[in-house]
Amino acid sequence: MGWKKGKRILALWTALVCLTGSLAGCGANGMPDAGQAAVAESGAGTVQAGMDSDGTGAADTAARDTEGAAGKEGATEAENAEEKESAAEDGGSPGMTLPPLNMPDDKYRTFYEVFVYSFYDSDGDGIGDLKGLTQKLDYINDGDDATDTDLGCNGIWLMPIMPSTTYHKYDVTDYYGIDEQYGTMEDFDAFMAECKKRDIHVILDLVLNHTSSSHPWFIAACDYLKQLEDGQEPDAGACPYVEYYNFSREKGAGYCELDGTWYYEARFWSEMPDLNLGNEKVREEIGEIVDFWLAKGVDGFRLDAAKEYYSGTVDANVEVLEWFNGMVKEKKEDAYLVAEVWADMETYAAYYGSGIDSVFNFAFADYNGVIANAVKGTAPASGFGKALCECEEKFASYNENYVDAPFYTNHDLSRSAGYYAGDEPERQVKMAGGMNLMMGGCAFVYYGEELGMKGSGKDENKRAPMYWSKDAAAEGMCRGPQDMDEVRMVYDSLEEQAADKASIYQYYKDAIRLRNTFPEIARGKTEFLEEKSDDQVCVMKKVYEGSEILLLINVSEGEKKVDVAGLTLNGKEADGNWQAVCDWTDSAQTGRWIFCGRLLTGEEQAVMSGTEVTMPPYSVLLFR
Ligand SMILES: [Ca+2]
Ligand SMILES: [Ca+2]
Ligand SMILES: [Ca+2]
Repeated sequence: MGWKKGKRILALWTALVCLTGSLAGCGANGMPDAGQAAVAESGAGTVQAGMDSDGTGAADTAARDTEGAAGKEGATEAENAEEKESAAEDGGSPGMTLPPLNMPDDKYRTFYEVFVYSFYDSDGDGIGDLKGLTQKLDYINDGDDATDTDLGCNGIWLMPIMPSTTYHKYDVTDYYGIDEQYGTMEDFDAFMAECKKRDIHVILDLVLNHTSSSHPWFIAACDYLKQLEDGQEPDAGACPYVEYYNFSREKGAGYCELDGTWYYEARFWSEMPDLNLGNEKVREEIGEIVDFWLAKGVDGFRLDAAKEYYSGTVDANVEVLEWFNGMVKEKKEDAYLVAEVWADMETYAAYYGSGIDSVFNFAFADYNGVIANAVKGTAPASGFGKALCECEEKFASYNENYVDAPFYTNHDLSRSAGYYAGDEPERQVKMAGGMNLMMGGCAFVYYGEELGMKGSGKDENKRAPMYWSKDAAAEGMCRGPQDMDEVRMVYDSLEEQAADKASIYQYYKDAIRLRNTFPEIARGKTEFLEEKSDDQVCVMKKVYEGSEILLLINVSEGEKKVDVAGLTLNGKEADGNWQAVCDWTDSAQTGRWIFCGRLLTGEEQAVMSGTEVTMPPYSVLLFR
C-alpha cells in the first residue's frame, strides 16, 4: 500500500472514529466498536460487532477502508503504528474522540450517593471530608464533555453533613452547620462552587423525622419538662419546644422514657427523638433551614425516613410531603426532591400523591429485588419490563409529573458484589448495574458500586472506605467507621480497574455514558415487548418525544437469539439492514435500524444476521 493511500485511509479512519466514538479494539463508551468488526458483507448479510452492512454511505465506505487498512489481519505493523499515531494526534489516547452527549437540563440525572466519611480524606485524620470530596470531583464529573476519564454522574447526593454525634450523622444537632469532622462552611461553599462549574447538581440528605437528642430544641424541652411540678401541664407559651416533639405521660409504641414521668417518641433510637411535624413552629423552622441551604446553592433534598413522619399513617406522611414540596418549590421552582419510603411499591407509589418529584424505587433494589432476581434467574427477565411498565402506570396515576428514582443499592443495603454466587459473579454484578442505569428517571449509584466493592452485615460494613487503592495508606484513603468489620474486597481497586478495559468500573462508565447520550433511556416511556421476551431476555422500547430506542437485555449466562422481525422502530420496519457506524444525531434520515450502543460483560460480540440478533451472555444491546 502506498503512502498516499495510507493517509487517505487514515483520514477516513479518523472520520469513522469521530462517528463511532471508539477506536479499534478499545470498545469504550458503550458504543459498538467498528474496529473490532471482522466481517462486513454487502447487502443484508451477517454483521458482526455492529458493522455497517449496506453498500452505500460515507460511514460505510469508511468502515470498509478501515477494515482494509487497520483491520487486525490485513494491516502491517507499520500501518498499525501509524494508526496509533493518528489516534494520539486526534485526542491524546484511544477512546477520547467521543460522540456528542445529549443531556437536557432537567431532573433526569444520574446521581452519585456519597458518604463523605468514607470517601476521601484531605488532612490525614482517616476521616473523609468535604475538601477531599472536592479534590475528587473530577472522578465523578470533570465538567468537560470531551473527556471520558470521569464517571459521568451529574448529581451528588450527600449523606448528612450537618453537625451530629454519630459517624453516620443521621442525628442532627444543628441544621445550619457542617460537622467538624467534614470541615467548615467555607469548605462547603468551595465544594458547591466546584460542583456548579461541572454542572453537578447537589442534593442534601435532610433528616426531618427526628433530631439528635443533643439538639438544643430537645434539650430545652426536656429541661423544661423535668422542672414541672407533679401533675402540672406543660405550657408551650413558656417553652415552645415541648411541642416540637411528641411527649407523653404514657409509654406508647415507639416511645422512650425521659424520666419517671415523661416519655417521648423515638422510632429509630433513643437518641433520635421524633419531631412533631404537625407543629406550625416546627414547619417554620424547617422553612428557614430550607432557605439557608437553598441560598448556599443546593439543588434539592433527599428526604430521610418519610415513612416515619407519622409512622403507619400514609395520608399524614403524604400531607407533610405535600406541604414541604409546595414550600420548597415556592422558594425554588426547579428544586429536586426525592423521598425515602422504604416500603412495598403499592405503598410508596401513593407518596407521589404529594406532588414530590421522586420516591426511591425500592422494588428494583437489593439482593431480592426485581433486578437481582432477574440476573440470578430466580425470576423471569421479562419481569423487569413488566415491573417497569407497572411502576410507570402506578406512579403516573398519582402524579403525571413523577420522576422515577431507580437505585440498586444504598447505604442501608448490602453491596451488590455479594449478591451473586454463580460461576460468573462479576458479569452479574455488571449486568445488574447496567439494568439499574437503563431504568427511566433520576438514577442513583451508591459510591463504590462502580468498583464492585463489598460490604454486608452491620451498617458500618456497607459504608466502607472508597476503594481508591489496595494500599490502605495511600493518599486520601479513609479508615472507615470505627465499628466496621474488616471488609474484604473481591474486585480490584480503582487503580487497577481504571487501567482495565474489562473492569466493572469501565462498565459503569459505559452505562452512564449511554444514559448521557440517549435521552430516551431516562426519559422515555417504557413499552414492554412481551412477545419478544422470555425468562432470560427482556425486550423493551423507550419512547421520548417521538423518538424510540429499543433495548435488548440478556440476563442469561448463554447466548440468546432474538428475531426482531415484525418490530418497527422510529417508523422503520426491521428488515435486516443494519447500520452501526453512524451519526445518530441524524439517524431519522438513514432509513435503517441503528445498532447504537451496547453493554457487554465479556469478549463475545453481538451478531446480526438478517433480522436475527444474537446477544452475548449478560448483555444489553441498544438500537435506534
Ligand atoms: Ca479528614
Ligand atoms: Ca468528562
Ligand atoms: Ca415520626
